[in-house]
Amino acid sequence: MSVDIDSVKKGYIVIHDDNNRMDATILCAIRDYVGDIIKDKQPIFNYNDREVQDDNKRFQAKLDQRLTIVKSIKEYILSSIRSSYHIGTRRIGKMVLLHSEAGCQQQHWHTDYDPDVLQGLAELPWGVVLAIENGTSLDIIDPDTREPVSIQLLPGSLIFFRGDIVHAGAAYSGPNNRIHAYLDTDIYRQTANKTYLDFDSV
Ligand SMILES: O=C(O)CCC(=O)C(=O)O
Repeated sequence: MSVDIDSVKKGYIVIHDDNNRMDATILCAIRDYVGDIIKDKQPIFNYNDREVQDDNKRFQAKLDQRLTIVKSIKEYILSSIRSSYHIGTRRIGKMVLLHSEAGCQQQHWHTDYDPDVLQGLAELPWGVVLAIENGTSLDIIDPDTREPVSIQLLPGSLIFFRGDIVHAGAAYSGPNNRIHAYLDTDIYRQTANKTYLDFDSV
């Protein structure tokens, strides 16, 4: 795996699976599982004030962490981050499948954790997006330049981002599935389905 080391200083870590740690067998098993749970998908917020208020083209379905396949995904995520970062008390909390339909708009810029609460914490929680299909991306606001950056991820690659990093689910011209998980700390667990909109980013 290779790490975009510059990104670490900025509060996000992109890890590319360039030696295929996530092999074809596990990718197939994940895609089979995704096929099973996608029927339980629920729309999530896709508020976007530049286009439409909510296009209902972004969905999530909860992953069942008792299942072997989900345990393997969890272990893959944790071993990837541990190879380049000390994770402290962080643990994987909720894990979901994210599904975008063709034509899904970019989300409004937001954080998944309350920026006011984060300010007082020594150890920040992180979010992670794991690609399982080609064409996966995540838009983030680079904290140094305040400019939007589109992070492209091939299957098996991940982006970890600190809880205060402003981000938005990308727009998709075709259907896309990906995994999203929260690395909560002992002190701060993500509140399910709660996001904090950022109106300073455009
Ligand atoms: O759709 C995505 O890839 C990211 C979604 C996201 O950031 C969220 O719903 O909080």
